[in-house]
Amino acid sequence: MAHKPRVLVARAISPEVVQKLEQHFELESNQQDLAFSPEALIARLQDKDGVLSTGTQLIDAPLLAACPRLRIVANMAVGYNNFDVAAMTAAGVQGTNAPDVLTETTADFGFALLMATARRISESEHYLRAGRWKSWRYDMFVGAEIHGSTLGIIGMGRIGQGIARRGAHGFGMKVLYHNRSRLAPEIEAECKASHVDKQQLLAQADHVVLVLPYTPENRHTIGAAELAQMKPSATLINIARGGIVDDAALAQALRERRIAAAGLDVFEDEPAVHPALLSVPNVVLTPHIASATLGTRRAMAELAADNLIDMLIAGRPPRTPVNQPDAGAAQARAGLGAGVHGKT
Ligand code: 8YV
Repeated sequence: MAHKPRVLVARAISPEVVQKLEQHFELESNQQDLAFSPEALIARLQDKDGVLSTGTQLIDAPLLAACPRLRIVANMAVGYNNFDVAAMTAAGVQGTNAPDVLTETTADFGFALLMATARRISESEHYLRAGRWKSWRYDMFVGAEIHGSTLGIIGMGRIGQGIARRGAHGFGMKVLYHNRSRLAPEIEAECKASHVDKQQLLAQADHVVLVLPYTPENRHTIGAAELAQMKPSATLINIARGGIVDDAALAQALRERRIAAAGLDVFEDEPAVHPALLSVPNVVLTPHIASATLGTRRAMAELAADNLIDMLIAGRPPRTPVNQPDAGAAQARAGLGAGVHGKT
């Protein structure tokens, strides 16, 4: 009988999805959640046909060259800046991501972080826990209005649109957005959102939310110059990727109260957080949890598993590809796997 294709699950995932994968694959799963070094990951992928990855494994040219049978990397994340897409395409390796299943959960979190930041929830809780609350004052922890204010969204993909709908329909906010391309009129109407250039958005928004993918061109989309264009009363929220904001410049702007507050779920060098951010009070910091509900994390892993099954078992294109691998190189990899699995 032919052997099953071999798959590595690089980090711990929902146990139900491990069970599903075990039905199809010879599975090595990392339910202990060990953090593999690049070398350890390569060693484990040497004999694998596929890998279920998270955003924390770098898939680059040296790894692809060292793992000649690897045919598919299925990220359980919508973002895939851990992939060198060009290297994967040239090496004949399919990449997939996990869009849609996390959209609403992530938009919920974006809004939660915006509200916690604008209304100073973390800062005031720390004050209370420290036993500093002695009496009521009319201006104690006064924050910024949310209802009726102006929301500026940079990056108006699925999650950005989810945040826009929440703001416009739930809180009567005026919604401005900036995106590489303008949205279809019916989507703009549904989100009640107006397309503006980045400068206008930064100057007019009371709350700026970043939801754009990380690319080298998007690095430091918000730096000292952009922070200077924002209102001194404004809040900045980043649920996109570290590196889109210049964390050092932001810490300085917060310290000097050049903007009122920030809420960050992602960081330039995560899990390390810029020390200057840790010492300013007007920032809410969360450890990259925007998609973290059990149901959504399971759905993300399930979609990654389905992509692996599509390609390695059903022999059809995966449902959420991010590249179109070079056919010749892909065939050479498939041939290696077939030889070993006896599926010729
Ligand atoms: C993930 C994310 O939790 O989907 C993304 O792009 O940033 C998060 O939802 C993280 O990348 C781990 O896979």
